[in-house]
Amino acid sequence: MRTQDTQTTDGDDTRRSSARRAQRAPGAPRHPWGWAAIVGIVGAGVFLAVAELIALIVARNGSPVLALGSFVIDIVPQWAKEFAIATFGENDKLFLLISLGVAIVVAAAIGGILQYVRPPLGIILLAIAGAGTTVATVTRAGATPLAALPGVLGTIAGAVLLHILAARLRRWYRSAQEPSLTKDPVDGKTSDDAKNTPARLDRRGFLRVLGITSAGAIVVGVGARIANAATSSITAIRNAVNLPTPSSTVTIPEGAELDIDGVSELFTPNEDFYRVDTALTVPNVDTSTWSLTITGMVDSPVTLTFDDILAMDLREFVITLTCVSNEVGGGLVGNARWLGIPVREILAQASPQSGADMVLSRSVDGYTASTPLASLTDDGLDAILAVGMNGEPLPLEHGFPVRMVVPGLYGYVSATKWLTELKVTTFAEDEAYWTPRGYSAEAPIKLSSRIDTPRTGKAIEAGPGKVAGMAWAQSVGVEKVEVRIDDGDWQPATMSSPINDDTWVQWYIDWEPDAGTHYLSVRATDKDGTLQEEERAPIAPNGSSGWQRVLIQVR
Ligand SMILES: Nc1nc2c(c(=O)[nH]1)N[C@H]1C(S)=C(S)[C@@H](COP(=O)(O)O)O[C@H]1N2
Ligand SMILES: [Mo]
Repeated sequence: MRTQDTQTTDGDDTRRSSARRAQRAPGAPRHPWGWAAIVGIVGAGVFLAVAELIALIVARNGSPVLALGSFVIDIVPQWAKEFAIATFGENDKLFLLISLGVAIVVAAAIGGILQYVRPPLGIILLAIAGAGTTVATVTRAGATPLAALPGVLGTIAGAVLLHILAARLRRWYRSAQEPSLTKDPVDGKTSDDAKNTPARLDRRGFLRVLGITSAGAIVVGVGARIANAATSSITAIRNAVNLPTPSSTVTIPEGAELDIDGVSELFTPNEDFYRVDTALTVPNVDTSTWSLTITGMVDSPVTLTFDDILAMDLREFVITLTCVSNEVGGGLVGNARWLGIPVREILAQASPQSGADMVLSRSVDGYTASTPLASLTDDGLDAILAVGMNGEPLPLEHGFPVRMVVPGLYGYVSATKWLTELKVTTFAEDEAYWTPRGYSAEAPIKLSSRIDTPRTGKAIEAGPGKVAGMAWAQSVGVEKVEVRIDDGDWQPATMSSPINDDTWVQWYIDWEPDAGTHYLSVRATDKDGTLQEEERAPIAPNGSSGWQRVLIQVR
């Protein structure tokens, strides 16, 4: 008598007797446990790849692999460490990573098999591993709360994949056991074409998902790790930089900071400082191989290493940087204490030749800016090469190890980050990155003012309060700021004590509004007596203009 099992198989296989029932059904996975182990390894791969990717985005030192490695180093018993060092010498770290890798693969394989035979045991195992990794990452020194994200999101991605792949593997196995119960997933019919048995289709589906996810995990994981490793080694180099004490510092006058709620800080913290550049990924510059060359129309070309620059007479400067893309009222402005050296002192070493009128500064990533030579050599203007920003080496995003900062010129024509070359040349001869792209070759910062508080869209209460904000006229200095309420007269605002003419100032007026809607406008005048341009201009080709006017709701 035919058994249920053999009845449901088709074609040649009807010959199979019940005696052979224990054997593999046709089309079933030959080694289901082996496949389950691979499923587990791919799930772990997805976990690590997603975690590395998230680490790259939100928490540079949140790499789960490395966190786990450090964690293991911390918990491995002393005798095991000594054994590793005695046996593998300098390769003890490599030995650790390889052992860790093998352990992960074995645990992942077990997880895959568990998920296949007893779901959701595999996912539970993965969640435990994910939780352990997350703990290892967030408890590392210097970790931010964001450091939890790689482990958490990686665990979720790995669990989803583990679930999908194990389910597909089970389905493939089952459709081979009970072909009549499984319909063709594409057209809903059971195919009578022997080549397209449900088992074959399920096998194909399983292998496709497995192939795509493992390839994706390898590409994403390896890519993210390489990108992260490159950055973290530069982070380590940056952390090891010992900035010299400046030979002179800037005195901050009494009353420089007004301390009004809602107004920008006088010094912009590095992490809040706007960032504008063309770099898709932040250039990683190794200070040991970096150099700055001064070339072009000079009598004696100069090459300086990072140590040469650190050994110079570095001083502190306070300069407010502004982007040409800053719209009226916008936030692409920031103020910092820079540690650096005047560019004129460096240029003097090279002796620029007569006839030159421009310096083309070049970044390691090829970006260039054109700065008038006179702006760099003027004794009354401190255009600098900066190595420090607010008491730290330049952050990687802000040009580590060396950038230029020129008071009074928009960043795109002066503030080259990741600087590597200063070419003394002429505007006739050379062109900077933005020049053929619709921006002026020369671009002084336009005198401007901005209302920080109150803000449009955020209603305030009637009664006594303040209107306050910032104003800047780099290299000239702000003489006065005026505010107009609705169609009233322009009222002079009280200004903070300026640090120097190259920095912005804070300003405020007292305001006791009635309920309703009100318009507030602001304008500044510089120390040359020039009034801020009223007429609106777009950011291209050389910076926005216009008086900011905001609509305020008062309750
Ligand atoms: N290498 C390089 N330097 C650059 C840029 C760039 O794209 N690449 N952008 C410039 C522009 S447009 C501005 S406004 C400032 C911004 O500096 P920040 O990102 O440190 O605020 O950097 C300048 N330096
Ligand atoms: Mo800019």
